[in-house]
Amino acid sequence: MSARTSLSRNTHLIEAAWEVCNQVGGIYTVIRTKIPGILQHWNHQHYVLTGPYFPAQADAVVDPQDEDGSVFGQAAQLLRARGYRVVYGRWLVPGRPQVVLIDPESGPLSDEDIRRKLQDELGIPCPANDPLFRQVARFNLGLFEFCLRCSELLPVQSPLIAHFHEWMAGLPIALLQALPETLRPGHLRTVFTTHATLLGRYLAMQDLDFYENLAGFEWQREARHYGIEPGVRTERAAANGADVFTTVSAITADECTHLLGRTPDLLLPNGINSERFEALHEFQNLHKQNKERIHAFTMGHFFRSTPLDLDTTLYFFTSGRYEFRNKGFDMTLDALSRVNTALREAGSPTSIVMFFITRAPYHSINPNVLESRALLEELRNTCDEVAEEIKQSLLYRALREPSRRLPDLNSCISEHIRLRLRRSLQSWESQELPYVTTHTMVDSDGDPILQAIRRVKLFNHREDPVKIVYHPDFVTQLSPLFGMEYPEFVRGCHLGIFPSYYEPWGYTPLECVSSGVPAITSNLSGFGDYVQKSMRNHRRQGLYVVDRRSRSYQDCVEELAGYMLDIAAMSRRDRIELRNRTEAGSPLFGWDRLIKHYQKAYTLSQR
Ligand code: 1S3
Repeated sequence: MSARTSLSRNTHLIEAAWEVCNQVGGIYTVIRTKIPGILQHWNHQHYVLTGPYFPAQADAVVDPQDEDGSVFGQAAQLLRARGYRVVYGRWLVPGRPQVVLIDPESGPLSDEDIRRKLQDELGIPCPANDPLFRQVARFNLGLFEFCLRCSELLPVQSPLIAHFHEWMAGLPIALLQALPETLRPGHLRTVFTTHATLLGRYLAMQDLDFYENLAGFEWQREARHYGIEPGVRTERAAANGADVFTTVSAITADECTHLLGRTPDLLLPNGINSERFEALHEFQNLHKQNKERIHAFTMGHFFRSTPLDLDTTLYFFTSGRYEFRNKGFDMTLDALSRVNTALREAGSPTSIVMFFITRAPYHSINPNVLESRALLEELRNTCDEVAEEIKQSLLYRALREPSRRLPDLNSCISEHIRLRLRRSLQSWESQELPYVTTHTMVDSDGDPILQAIRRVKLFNHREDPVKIVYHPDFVTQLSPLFGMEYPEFVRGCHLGIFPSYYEPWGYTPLECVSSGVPAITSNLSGFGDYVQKSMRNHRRQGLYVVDRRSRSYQDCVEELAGYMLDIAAMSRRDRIELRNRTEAGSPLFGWDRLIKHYQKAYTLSQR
């Protein structure tokens, strides 16, 4: 049978993921940002997102609705009657889609019943001591019933597509397959998307030659070795049972072939919704404003012992899940060490402040770092008072001066405020090196970033042009040291550095591009690979791709250091032009262009 060329108008779509209304990582970004793109093709009443119900996250972002006659609302009601706790409403994000959230602690079956069902019907072992898998299983059983109820409520002429993301929402595919033929709803088709294979993520972290060894891994043995057999079996069942199987990049497709036993039918690249500006200077101004806010951090953190010339200081950063090798933090530090030596030997006036933004266990923000920040605020307030006093008395003194000479500004400041300023400056002085970590870490000795910093000896010495700030928490408006949202932080920087070893797609460089910030990625990341294939002159457009596929680690370190030095050597004017060109490339990655791949997957499911 050939694939239909378009979807019939009465098709309904359920899209399910663990990260619907529940931010954990990159999948949340995919689901959330593509909603407006999806709704360009789908009737609002025919589309619903489904995820687990976690009140702490969901209650703030979902507007619950009474059952309003929609198919999904009715199915939610039927689920409640079966003993599930279900929220039906609108997700308050652009597009306001319908959403059905199922409490992963609810449902009619006992834990023991669920364990037996999964083992007997699907051959999936369900360990008693795995609280995450327990919740996943409960949510998935509810999701399965939801799909069945929707299919019963819809007439057979109304096709229904259920699209599941990741193994954490993949069990319904296996459960559907396990149904006797006569009970399987004929008009329900399934699509499964994996955003990284569970096993691949573990193996890549441990095996230095992951890509070379990919074809030889025995999935079952490895899954047991890492204690992730239930998840891996679920993922394999979903991938092999789906009508259409997809992933996000060619690199991960290869991984699927070897680790999941099925080559994806289609690739669904991830997109963004970038905010475009009428005039170029608007986003350049935003860069400047946000850079000023990072300057405030730099003054508080460094200036007590190591003042920098802010005019020649550049901000580089990396961020992401704390997977030291997978995210290329190791290579970034080795390259920074070379950049430091090169700039020092050349006597360059440029300083680079490099931020590592990730999440690692810590006790608290380092009290000394907080104290510096507070002292800076005090100094700033005193300076404001000085300025106010000068302002008040300057006009008066100038008008009273018979000779019309400029009054002595010193005479405009009272003794009292002079003393305060002097005292504040005295307590500001410090001989300590600026801290490399902003927080007190739970395992400072064993922390891989800190170990590498010790190895390359980047300790924020005055004579080192490269300075390090390791912030083991994500940046948000509530972060006491920055007080800005992550996208604002990105905008204020000059370069994003993400030379990943394992990265199915990688949103971080894409977020840079949409803010006009040049970025470095690698051709072992799905995004970097896509860029190499789809953008002829990507380097001119601010996207540098380190060749981690064919070059040795040391060669890649050189290449990465070379890109960083290129940026460091640019004039301000050149950097402004590069930002313009970078931002101009962002429409290439817009959901409005990329959503067609999802539509293609849905069409393919109707074969
Ligand atoms: C995954 O999230 P991660 O950061 O754990 O999915 C993302 C969305 O497809 C993808 O960008 C990323 O590479 C994967 O790793």
